[in-house]
Amino acid sequence: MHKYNAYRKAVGVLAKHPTRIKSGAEAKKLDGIGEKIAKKIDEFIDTGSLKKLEKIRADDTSVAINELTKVTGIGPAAAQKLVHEGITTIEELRKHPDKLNHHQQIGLKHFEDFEKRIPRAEVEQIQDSAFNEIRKLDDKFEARVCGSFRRGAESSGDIDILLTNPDYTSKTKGKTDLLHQVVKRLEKSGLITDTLSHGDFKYMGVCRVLEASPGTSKERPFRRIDIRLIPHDQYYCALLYFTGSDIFNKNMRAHALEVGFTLNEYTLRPLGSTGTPGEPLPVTSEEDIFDYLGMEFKQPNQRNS
Ligand code: DCP
Ligand code: MG
Ligand code: MN
Repeated sequence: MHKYNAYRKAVGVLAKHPTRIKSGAEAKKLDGIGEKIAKKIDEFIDTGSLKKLEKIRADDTSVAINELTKVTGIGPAAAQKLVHEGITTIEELRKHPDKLNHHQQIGLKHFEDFEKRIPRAEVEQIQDSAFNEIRKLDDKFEARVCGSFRRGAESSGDIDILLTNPDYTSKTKGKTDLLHQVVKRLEKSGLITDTLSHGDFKYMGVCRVLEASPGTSKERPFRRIDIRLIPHDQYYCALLYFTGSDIFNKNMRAHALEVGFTLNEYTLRPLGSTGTPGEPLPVTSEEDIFDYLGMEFKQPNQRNS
C-alpha cells in the first residue's frame, strides 16, 4: 500500500476506535496499523511531536522564506513574519499588498523584471542616458557605473552609479541637495520611474529605457538602479568598494588589517600601536590604495573573487 493511503487508513481506524489509544503496541493490535505507524504513535506520545513532521514543516518554512526574500525590501525577518501569517508564495503576497511597505510593493510590482539579468549593452544605454542628463545639470559632476558592470560582466543584476562633484567634500558643512537634483532630473527625463528609498547620499530606485533599435519603441524591462553621492575626497575608496566584488572587498579589508590599516568605503586609515585608526590617508586613485597596502594593482576585471 502507498504510504499516504496507509496513514489515511490508520487515521480512520484510530478515529473510530472507542477508547483513547495509549501506546504504539496497543495501536498495533488494530487492523491497519503496522510497525512503522506504531512507532510514530509512540514518538508522539513520548515527545509530543514528530521529528519527521517538524522537519517537513521547517523545510517548507525555509523554502517560503527563500521565495519571499527574492522581493527587494523583504528581508529574512519580514519574510518570516509573512510566513507566520500564512503567506508563503509570491502569488499569495499579491493578494495582500496592505502587508507591504512602499519599497516592498514596488519590489513586488516589478518582481519578474527584477529577476532578469541586464545585458551589458543595456547597462551602457542606461549609463549614456543618465550621464547625458547629469552633465546637462552640472558639467562638474563625475559619474561612473560600478558593480559587476565595471568588472566587465556580460550581464548585471542591477545598475550601481557613483556620483561625485568637487563642490561636495567631506568638509562640506550642512545638507547637500546634489543627489536630489540628479534624481529629479532623471525622473523628468523618464529614465527613473519609481523610488524605493531616497536619502541625501544614497538613492535606490527603478529605471527603464526604450529599445535601441530604430523604428521601434518597445519597452525593455524595469531595472533596479542605485545611485550614491560620494564626497569628492573619498571618491576612490568608494570607487574601489562599489566595484567589488563583495568577496574581493572582504579579502582586501582583511589584508589591510594584517598590514596595519583599516579600509572601508570612505577612507583608508593607518592603525596605531593600540589599534586606534589615525587620520585618513590622501588617496587620489585606486592605485594609491593598493600601493599603501603593498599589493599589486588589480584591474576591475581581475576583482571577481
Ligand atoms: N558590496 C560589498 N558588500 C556587500 C554588498 C555590496 O562589498 N555586502 C559592494 C561590492 C559590490 C558593489 O557593492 O560589487 C555593488 O553591489 P551589488 O549588490 O550591486 O553587486 P554587484 O554589482 O557586484 O553584482 P550584481 O550584478 O548582482 O549587481
Ligand atoms: Mg550591482
Ligand atoms: Mn547594487
